[in-house]
Amino acid sequence: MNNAQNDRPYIVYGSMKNRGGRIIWALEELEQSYRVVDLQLFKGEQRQPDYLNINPHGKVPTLVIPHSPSTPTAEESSLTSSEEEVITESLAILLTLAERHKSLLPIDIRERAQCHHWLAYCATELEPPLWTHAKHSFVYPTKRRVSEIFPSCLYEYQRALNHIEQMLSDHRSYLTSCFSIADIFVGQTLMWGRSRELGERGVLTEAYIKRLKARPAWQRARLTLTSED
Ligand SMILES: N[C@@H](CCC(=O)N[C@@H](CS)C(=O)NCC(=O)O)C(=O)O
Repeated sequence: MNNAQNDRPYIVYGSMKNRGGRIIWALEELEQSYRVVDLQLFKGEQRQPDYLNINPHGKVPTLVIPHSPSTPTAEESSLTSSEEEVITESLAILLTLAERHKSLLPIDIRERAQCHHWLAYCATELEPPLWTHAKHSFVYPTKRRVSEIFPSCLYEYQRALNHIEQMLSDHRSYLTSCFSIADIFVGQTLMWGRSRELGERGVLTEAYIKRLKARPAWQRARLTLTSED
């Protein structure tokens, strides 16, 4: 593996157990070198001062793009400046990586619009009920948890799952004409819901998840989990 624009590896704070998986998977698809820093979220390592200096929101994932020793050309973005770059928010990181490596985004303008659609759909429709359910199940301290919210979460999540199943009926292998960051974002979120045994996925969605998990890059990303995970 290499880092086409930089001699040093990317640094990913996060892991395949959380939204860091989106970034690790993308880096594997891009065949980039990277180092994983797996913060122990349940021990509150994301709220330690050293990490808050990197990501003041105290969340994972965070991507650090190391200092590039080469002099940037005029047309290169500020991402290749001599300063180390820190990007947070998994969607922003995926977009940054795709743009930086000119990959994992459809070239055709209509297909790219579809890719944007799925990124937006995942961030605003698919993930929120899943995340709200998780927060009120085990993320928040007990006194902040409101179990009455669960039926609404499950209703919204199922609605989103049904929509995805319907949209997959066009016999495409992926959400757009080629594999893209939309498949990583939506796919990782579907795998997350599946691992928590929430919602009922249709046969097309199950086949889609199976297809994603068969990708060599996803298989390699999974290997970053240690035996303790
Ligand atoms: N919108 C953010 C969400 C980040 C997020 O909530 N990450 C979780 C792990 S998947 C986290 O850091 N939880 C620890 C905490 O909230 O203290 C993203 O997509 O990057």
